[in-house]
Amino acid sequence: MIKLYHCKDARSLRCVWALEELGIPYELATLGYPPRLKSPDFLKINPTGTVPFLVDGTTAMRESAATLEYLAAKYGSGRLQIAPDEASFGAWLDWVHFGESALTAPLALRLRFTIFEPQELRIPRLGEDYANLYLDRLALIEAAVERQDYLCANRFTIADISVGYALFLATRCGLAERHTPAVSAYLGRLQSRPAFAAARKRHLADSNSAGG
Ligand SMILES: N[C@@H](CCC(=O)N[C@@H](CS)C(=O)NCC(=O)O)C(=O)O
Repeated sequence: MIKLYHCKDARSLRCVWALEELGIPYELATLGYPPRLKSPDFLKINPTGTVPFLVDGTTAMRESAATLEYLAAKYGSGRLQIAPDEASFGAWLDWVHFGESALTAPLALRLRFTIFEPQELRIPRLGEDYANLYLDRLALIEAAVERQDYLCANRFTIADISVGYALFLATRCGLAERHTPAVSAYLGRLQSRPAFAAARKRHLADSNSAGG
């Protein structure tokens, strides 16, 4: 069975969400954050100490966007994907990676410089710089979702999971009110999906949960 190492509301939520959308069985191991400090034994399994970390037989993966592609390609039977012969195939791959590299990365730096570092090492100006970088990039999302419900081919795919996780994370770091109405409405559509709600609660069913 697939085993996924997870921290509550971390990037691994993308993978839990995809697994819930696909309805495939999986075992969840919920770790405290950050795992390298809260679960040092995890470093023996995954030396980077980061989540997600997915193990499926002999396959081990630690990049959330790549893991979304893996799950959709291997278990999706066409669901959550855009096929290579569809017009938006390239745009779809771009969105899957944009969600992590262009949106989540600046948010993670904002969190670092405003919350995770000890008080004396925090740099509010950098937190604001990274917020603005993230917010400027939302113009692309705005243009895509004011015309259709989802990013590609007007159907829900892993591109929406990748980008949707970044939008969700932004709401957790004080940026919700700086989202435009179209972006907020898009995030609302994503968050109303039963699989998203199930994914957010799934760690509660993990008997070893350290994620709160
Ligand atoms: N690019 C990776 C980033 C993975 C990552 O940095 N995960 C964070 C959680 S959101 C983590 O585990 N941080 C713990 C640490 O850096 O020690 C991905 O998309 O999965």
